[in-house]
Amino acid sequence: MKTLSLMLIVGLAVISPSMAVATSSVVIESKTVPLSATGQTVGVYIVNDATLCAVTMPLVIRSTTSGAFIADTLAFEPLNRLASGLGDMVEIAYLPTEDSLKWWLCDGFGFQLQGAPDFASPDAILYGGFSTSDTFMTAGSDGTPPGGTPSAQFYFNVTGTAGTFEIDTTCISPANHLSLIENVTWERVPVTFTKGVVTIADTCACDCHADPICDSVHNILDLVAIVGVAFQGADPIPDPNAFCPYETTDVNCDNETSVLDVVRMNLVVNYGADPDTTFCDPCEP
Ligand SMILES: [Ca+2]
Ligand SMILES: [Ca+2]
Ligand SMILES: [Ca+2]
Repeated sequence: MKTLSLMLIVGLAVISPSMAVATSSVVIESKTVPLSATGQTVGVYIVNDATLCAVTMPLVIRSTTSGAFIADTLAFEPLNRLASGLGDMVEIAYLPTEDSLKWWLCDGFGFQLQGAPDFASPDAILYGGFSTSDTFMTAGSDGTPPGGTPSAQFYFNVTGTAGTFEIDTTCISPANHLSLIENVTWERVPVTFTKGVVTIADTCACDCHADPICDSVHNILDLVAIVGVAFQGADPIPDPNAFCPYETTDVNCDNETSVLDVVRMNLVVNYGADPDTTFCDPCEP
């Protein structure tokens, strides 16, 4: 029922396209993430110069480097202006397979509604949100990534393969295109689209390794912090740089914080040992 209503709205809008110059936009954030990173987000930024009663966003995630892709987790979450303005009726469908038999419903190869991502490129989502009340998405701007307040975000993990994948607009049958629908005329607002590129990078960078109390000095406070993690059940102290593969307290790079790390930090703090040779290099362990 909801899906039928959404299709009807989009279908009516397609019949009467506006010829105005596009000043509205949908921009997918681009970013670089570490190998096998978890809990990553990519924002969807909307600028709309008209008040909207409906938004349809069919978006495809496609590897541009073989093996570089989302892994085992994918969610699409409306936020901020979109969530509050078009929250009456929301459809979010996850689509695993491109369907060449449906091409005649859109402008080329498309997806059809099939249920859940399979984490093999490509995967797609269809978001449709529309107003059934007097609440709309008023004209406004989400700002510019990586700042601003995006109207939606993708949430995902990535594979351990360095390379890129993109988040682009697509066609999802029957005939759902990227559409911003103006609330009085029910016409599609002219809109520009910018795809996002996610780069999975095999790089290493640590800001606070062997320096859990991160002040660029190795002292008794760092030793106490390591003892806390190793023996007293304190929470792990990860490096603030997401590209660092080791926690700050793992000074010998064996993927755990233990008495071995306490011994090494004690040598540096209390016996003048050289940190460069006593601690591992987290990027060349
Ligand atoms: Ca797939
Ligand atoms: Ca310190
Ligand atoms: Ca260790």
